[in-house]
Amino acid sequence: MRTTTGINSRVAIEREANVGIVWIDNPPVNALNTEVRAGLWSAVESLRQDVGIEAIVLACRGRTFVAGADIGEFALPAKEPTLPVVIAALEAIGKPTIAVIHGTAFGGGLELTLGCDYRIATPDARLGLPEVRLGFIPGAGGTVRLPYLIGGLAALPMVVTGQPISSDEALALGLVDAIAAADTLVEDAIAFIRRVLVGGGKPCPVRERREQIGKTDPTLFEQEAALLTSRSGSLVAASAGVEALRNAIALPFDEALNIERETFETLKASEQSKALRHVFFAERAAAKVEGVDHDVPVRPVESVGIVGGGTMGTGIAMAFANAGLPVVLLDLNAAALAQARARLDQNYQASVTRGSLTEAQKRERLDRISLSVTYDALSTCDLVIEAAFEDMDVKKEIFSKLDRIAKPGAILATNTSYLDVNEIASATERPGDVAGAHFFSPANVMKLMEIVRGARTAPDVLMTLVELGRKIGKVPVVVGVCRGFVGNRMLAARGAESMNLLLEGASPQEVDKAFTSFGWPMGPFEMQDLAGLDISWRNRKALGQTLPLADDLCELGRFGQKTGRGYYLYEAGSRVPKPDPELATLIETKSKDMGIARRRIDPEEIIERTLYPMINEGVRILKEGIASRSSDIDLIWIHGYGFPVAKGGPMFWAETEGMSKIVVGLRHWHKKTGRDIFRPAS
Ligand code: 3H9
Repeated sequence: MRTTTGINSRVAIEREANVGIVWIDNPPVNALNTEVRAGLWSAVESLRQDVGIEAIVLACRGRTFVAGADIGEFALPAKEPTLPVVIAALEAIGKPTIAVIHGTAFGGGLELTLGCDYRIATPDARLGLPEVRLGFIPGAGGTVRLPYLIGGLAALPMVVTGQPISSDEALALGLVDAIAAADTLVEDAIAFIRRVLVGGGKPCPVRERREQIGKTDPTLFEQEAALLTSRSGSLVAASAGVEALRNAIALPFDEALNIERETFETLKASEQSKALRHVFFAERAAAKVEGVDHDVPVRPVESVGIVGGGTMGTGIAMAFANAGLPVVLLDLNAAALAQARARLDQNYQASVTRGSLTEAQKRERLDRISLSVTYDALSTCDLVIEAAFEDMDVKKEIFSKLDRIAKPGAILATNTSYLDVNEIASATERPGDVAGAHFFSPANVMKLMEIVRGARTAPDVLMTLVELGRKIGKVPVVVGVCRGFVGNRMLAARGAESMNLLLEGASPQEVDKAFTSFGWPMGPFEMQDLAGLDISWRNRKALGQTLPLADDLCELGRFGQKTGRGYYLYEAGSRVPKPDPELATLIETKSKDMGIARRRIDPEEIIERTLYPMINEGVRILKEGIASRSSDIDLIWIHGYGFPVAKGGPMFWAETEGMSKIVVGLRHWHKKTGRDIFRPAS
């Protein structure tokens, strides 16, 4: 007969004859907060002293094993017992132990399992050390016990990239000892540990197993470490993780463990880690839509229609096809469809060439996208996304057609980058079903999905789009209606000043270099060349606006990569930007014509004059309620425009810089340039 004793509200011990089962129950993800750690420590102590207990099983209630330390507690000083203390007690219990893994054993969760002698997992479990993505290294023995168990080379990618592995991979590496079905997992763990008892019952702590780590080939380790850290961007924790593994290989166990802990504490207090933790919680907060009941039933979406087979339409089609959804792609005629088909093929082929997709996967994904020239083909779709020409009349005509053919309850979304979603919705008899679904180029890669809430968009439509966005691997953020929504409206604030910088003396290369040094993957001019200059040009023309230089480039047919020329030159078939002497002359002539004296402009000025007006616009957007949270704006810029994630997004960065510094800077540049950079054209 089994008896259960509660240790505290989060931990209990169940006794099954001579086996003690320690249960953790801390929904939703069994994070190791102070109470769980305290409960575990007491449970270990109690079982150590219990002479009737000969072996221990460690398991979790709910949907997952421990997903890590409680990230929310990291802003506060660590309370005793710390996780390393709990794990050391478990490791020294003197009786065989086994961890039972279902769902995810991440971070401190995986480290906890490494304090046990054995591990058993379900077939779909995932194991990983994602700490690097939060800006620090594992702090409870992960960088030491993991290489002890699986060798330095196998531990390297787990520590440096944070990418989890499957239980099959873990079994092959020796990280888990057995795999068992979810419904018999605990029983199988008990049987496993009883077999250990029958075989002699001696514990074999990971800290005493030096065999695998001793086999680590130093040359291969350094080669692999150099490759992985070079791909990790500006993440300090990636190289710190490598150093921690080097220590595990070279130093005695306890020494390596102590250095790991010190590094963890230092990195946890860094600005980079604070920024990355902010982003972690921002992503979870964005899934909660202001004023909408989180439990509102969502509409089923099993097929998607796309109107428009251009760059955006095909990218969006790929995003859904990649997630396994069938897509109908519609365009005006056979010629347009042939171009769309060629574009899809070319994009998938690039992935095959890179090695990220197999030929069979490419075929499978292409087969999910059917092409059509008749609107009737969209009549069975659960969601239709219009990705046509950025023109109100064109969009309204499409929506009135969609209104006629779409089935009742279908969601009708527009991928407009700037236009009024309410006016588009007015072309239908069902404005409640209409919303914006604004993707970012390239839509199959960029993670942001700005979901635009019209005045009459139904709550379940919003929640369906949020859930669907997450399902296809996007980061959905709900925003309100205004010209350019959040992202492009702030981009306009940045764009105006970056253009002035060119006229006053900077080159596109200098501006872009200041951005990449700040941490952006590319600068504003390279980005415009990638996206195409013609879209915003057409937009300006529609509004009767002009933008010196940018308009001149477009008049000359320099639309960016698509025409081989923009702010840079692109050789045929190449996406590598090259400085263009012709453009340098064009800019100088323009400055002269406009009576602007050219001067040297340093990188600090470039950053202040472009980012400060953007942040100013962000504050205004918040005041108007277009974005519900400042962290939503951060996500939009990180996932849609490549703002460096390690700086937490523009609004978080502004807070770290100090809002007063931004205001003083804006006043300074306002005075110096004589322009109202507080209120750029939007
Ligand atoms: C660590 O372990 C350090 C150690 O080395 C050293 C210690 C000394 N803490 O993502 P979801 C919340 S660092 C606190 O939507 P899913 C989350 O905020 C940690 N809260 O679910 C959300 O709350 P709410 C290393 C956490 O099913 C709710 O749980 N571990 C934590 O899509 C549901 O989350 C990681 O980095 C946490 N650790 O995905 C793993 N985790 O409902 C981080 C989640 O109020 N977590 N929450 O918005 C994940 O990757 C995903 O949550 C997981 C589930 C895959 C587990």
